[in-house]
Amino acid sequence: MDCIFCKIVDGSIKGDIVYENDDVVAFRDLNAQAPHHILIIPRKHIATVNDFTAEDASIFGQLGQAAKQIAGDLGVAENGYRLVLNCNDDGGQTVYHTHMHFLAGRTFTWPPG
Ligand code: DGP
Repeated sequence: MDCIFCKIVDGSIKGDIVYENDDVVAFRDLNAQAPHHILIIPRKHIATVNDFTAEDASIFGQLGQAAKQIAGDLGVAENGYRLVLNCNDDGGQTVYHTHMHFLAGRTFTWPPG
C-alpha cells in the first residue's frame, strides 16, 4: 500500500516523532499551521473516519489520550489547544490515513476556514 503515513509508522520514511505507543504514533506536521502542529495517527491503516469499525472504537480513545499526553509534555494543557479530524474532500482531507491534528501555541479563531 502506498501510504506516506504507513511509511512513517514503519520507519521507512523519517518522521519527527514526539510520542508513540503500541497503537498510535505522533509526529510533527511538515506544513505547520501553528507553533506546535502534530499529527496523531493510528498505527493501523484506516483511510478515513468513515472506515472506522466497531472494533476500531478504542483507537479514538487512544488518539485522545495521546493528545492529552502531548499537551502535558509541551506545557500547553492550561493555555489550550485544538484537535481536528478532516474527513474526505469537504473536510479538507489530503492524506488518506486517518490523523488527528494537534494544534497549539497560538490562539485559534472560530469558525475555521
Ligand atoms: P489533512 O489535510 O487533514 O489530510 O492533513 C494532512 C497533513 O499531513 C498536512 O497538514 C500536511 C501533512 N503531511 C503531508 N505529507 C507529510 C509527510 O510526509 N510528513 C509529515 N510530517 N507531514 C505530512
